Amino acid sequence: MMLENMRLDRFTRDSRVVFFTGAGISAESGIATFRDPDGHWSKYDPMKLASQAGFQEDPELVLGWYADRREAIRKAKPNAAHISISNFQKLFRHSIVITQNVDGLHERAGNKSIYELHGNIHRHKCNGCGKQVELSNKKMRMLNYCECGGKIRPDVVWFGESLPLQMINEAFETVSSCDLMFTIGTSAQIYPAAQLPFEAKSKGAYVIEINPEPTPFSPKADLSIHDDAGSALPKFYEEIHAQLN
Ligand code: BV8
Ligand code: ZN
Repeated sequence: MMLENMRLDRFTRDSRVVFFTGAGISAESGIATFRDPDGHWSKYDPMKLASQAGFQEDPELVLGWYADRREAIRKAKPNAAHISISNFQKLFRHSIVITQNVDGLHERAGNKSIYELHGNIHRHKCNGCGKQVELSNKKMRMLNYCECGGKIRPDVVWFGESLPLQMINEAFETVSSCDLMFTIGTSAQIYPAAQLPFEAKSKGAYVIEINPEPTPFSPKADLSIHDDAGSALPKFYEEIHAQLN
């Protein structure tokens, strides 16, 4: 029973709930994470593939990596963890999803009120003027230019680039006043996103971490569930659903 000796007063239909997610929630959809032993960064240097300097140095390498990831994501499906969040969002009247993921699986699972802090791999924008640009699948692998002369790139946040300011400010405001946060499938190492669970905890939220591995946030969590999200979340939903009915 996960609910044993838990703060059940935090689990009401009117609780303000935040689901904060990282690459681990998409692992069971077959999408590689970044820092797991078989993750992206075990094969590639993040600064060569997820930074402005890397893109300027070898745009085709970066565009090819994102095209490969996009194709893998298109073949993948949301898993039981993404679907559980949709079920939870029917139970809790006030909930949002704040994700570091760019794969779009939360939206495909029917999750609502989604903040994509690091952008979305399916969108493209001009590196110069920032204008959103539609590209055919075929064209996504090669370097394209905007009318302004800027290079077209994936609409994701690279290292050293700022997150969408309004979105990150709203994310901090929301976690500062939530009752309950689930932090799911993140290694809690990438800032400023990784600060969110610490902020929630410091402002009195009850924070549950779901991750098979310990993270820098684990010592702060009110409850750490060392399990895969795809098995832990559905079980958790069943217990809370029973509790609220
Ligand atoms: C910025 C591109 C400043 C998108 C990525 C302090 C404050 C602010 C910035 C910094 C700071 N200190 C350092 C920085 C710089 C840097 C940073 O944080 N560096 C780190 C190395 C210390 N931050 C930045 O550069 C950020 N920008 O702050 O700029 C600024 C401000 C104003 C003006 C100009 C500049 C930008 C950060 C975003 C970088 N973009 N990728 C993409 O291609 O996807 S990084 C990459 O890491 C992804 O975005 C990813 O979302 C993110 C976090 O990774 P996770 O999601 O946690 O994934 P990871 O693989 O690490 O972990 C997976 C976890 O899942 C594991 O724990 C595993 O155990 C678990 N798991 C596995 N299977 C399962 C599971 N869990 C559950 N179920 C399973 N089945
Ligand atoms: Zn432009």
